[in-house]
Amino acid sequence: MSSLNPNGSKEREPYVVSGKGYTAVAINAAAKAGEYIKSRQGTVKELGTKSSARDLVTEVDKGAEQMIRRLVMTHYPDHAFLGEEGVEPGANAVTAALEELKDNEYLWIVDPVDGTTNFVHGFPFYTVSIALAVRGELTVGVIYDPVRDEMFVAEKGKGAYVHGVKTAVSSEAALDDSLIAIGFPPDRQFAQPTNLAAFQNILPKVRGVRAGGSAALHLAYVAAGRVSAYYEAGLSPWDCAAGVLLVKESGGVVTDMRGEPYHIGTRHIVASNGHIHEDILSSLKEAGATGF
Ligand code: 2AM
Ligand code: CA
Repeated sequence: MSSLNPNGSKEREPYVVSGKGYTAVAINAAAKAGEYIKSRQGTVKELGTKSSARDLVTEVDKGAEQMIRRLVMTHYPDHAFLGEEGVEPGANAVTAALEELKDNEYLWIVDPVDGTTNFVHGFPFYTVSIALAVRGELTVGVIYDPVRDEMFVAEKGKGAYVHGVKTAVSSEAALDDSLIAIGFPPDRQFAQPTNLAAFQNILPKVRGVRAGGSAALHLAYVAAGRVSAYYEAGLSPWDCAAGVLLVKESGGVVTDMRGEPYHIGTRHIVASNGHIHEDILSSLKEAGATGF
């Protein structure tokens, strides 16, 4: 509300767009950031590293995150924002950031470019991931793949869609018939041995294994039934949050590698069509890859 000041004119107060449509804001931000990212493929000038030479960040990651943050904050200036580029590398910094923010009623969880290594190399498998948690519960999840122009959208209790078509997980009921996605984050000390042990155990049991390098896009593909399941140890909240809601709203199951329910702090994730979930957990257990 504006008020009259002594000389009779209205005081300028921040303009707040009416509070409707979290999902519309997420879609708009993802579309804009996605277009920008795509336009910058092959043009990266400053290649920075974070925790190691394998952990990359570019001016595009930072620019896209700022673009999303500004757009979200224009609509919802009192909401909290957790973005990958605003947190120091490493699991401890992630845990601390989450601890600090988790009591906010509205928390946006954003990865401006999921699959930065792919983006840098021109491998067309990267995405924008935007989620909104309300009182700790994932409520909106949007993943935008600018290369294929695919916008995956989930709203809690309302299902998940890609360009208006409802997504559903696949129907494979046996590992033998399943196509599995996995991943290898850059941390070689903890995540790599776990992910390698898991890979060795699952490969002989399934139809095929794919490792595309974007956790968010792999989760969207579980939701859309394009892979039967996906798992990976050593992830961060922004890699998973939007994709987890997509999978759940598409009829799938998401847990950690021990089979415990997913929460925003879960780092070792298993998402599946539900039918093969127990078989995957058994394989991980056999491999001693239930986390670390
Ligand atoms: P990113 O591209 O946003 O960094 C690849 O196996 C997956 O791991 C990607 O989703 C990638 O996301 C993520 N990843 C990369 N570096 C990471 C790190 N230091 N910590 C956690 N996840 C990471
Ligand atoms: Ca990222």
